[in-house]
Amino acid sequence: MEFKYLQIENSEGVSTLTINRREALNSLNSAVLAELECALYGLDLDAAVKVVVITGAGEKAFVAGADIKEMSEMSAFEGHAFARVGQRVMLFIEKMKKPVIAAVNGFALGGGLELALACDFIYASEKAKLGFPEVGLGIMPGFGGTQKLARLIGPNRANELVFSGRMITAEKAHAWGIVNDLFPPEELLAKAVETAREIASKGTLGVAYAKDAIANGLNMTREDGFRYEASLFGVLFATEDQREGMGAFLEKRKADFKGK
Ligand code: CO8
Repeated sequence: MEFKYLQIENSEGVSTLTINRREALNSLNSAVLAELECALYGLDLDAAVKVVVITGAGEKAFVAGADIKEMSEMSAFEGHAFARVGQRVMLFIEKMKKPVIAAVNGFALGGGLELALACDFIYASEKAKLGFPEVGLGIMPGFGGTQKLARLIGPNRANELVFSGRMITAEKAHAWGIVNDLFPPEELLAKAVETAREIASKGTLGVAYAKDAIANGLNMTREDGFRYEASLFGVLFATEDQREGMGAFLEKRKADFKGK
């Protein structure tokens, strides 16, 4: 399928999805969100894709937020619909069977930071800048950012970032635990793809169930989370991947997982 604002490259089980709307710093308008929703559904269904990396085109921006020009003319009804599509995209990333890595190559602001936070983890360029500038526009984060950020770094740091609307450096985002690792700009995508390939070589179902356990377990009591983990762990013993993984170890060969 052809997209106007997305480039998708698949190689060795890794799909690199680049948001390409450089003239507006890759900001998310309704068309980009609709394409993202459609592309991500497709990638989740494609058995050849094991891991997705999301990045932004150009050197300046990952995604500089939702499209302010488009939002400035929205009615309350349109604003609500826009927020719901955005939230659907963010929630879908969490629910995808496959890990999704954000490679933040520049500005990740507002809805752009929310998109990065919706991914399973974030790598960033040393030159990236992150923030929630919404309060400066008379609004607040609306694609799940307040919820994700406070759970990730605690309410106090989230409060400071969201209330001030300030941008922080990649270094500070790393120190605060928003970003897992920092790389020189020219190395970022290769490093994200390298990690994605490493994950893609593992048992597909084990990775999918681990994602499920971590994401859903956070919304459960500790006791229920442990029970949920044990259930998923048990199901893996009914899969070919488990027999292949353990068989390969015992036969001292590389496992060839089929995701079955
Ligand atoms: N929306 C639309 N256009 C944008 C956006 C944006 N978010 N960001 C940049 N652009 C456009 C600029 O208007 C400019 O276009 P033009 O050349 O036609 O004037 C072009 O991109 C280049 O930008 P700048 O000239 O401003 O580049 P600078 O290097 O001077 O500045 C910044 C870079 C600091 C990133 C600056 O562009 C900026 O502040 N952008 C806006 C960042 C922002 O406020 N983002 C948050 C938006 S709100 C949001 O994301 C809410 C999400 C939740 C929605 C909930 C549902 C309703």
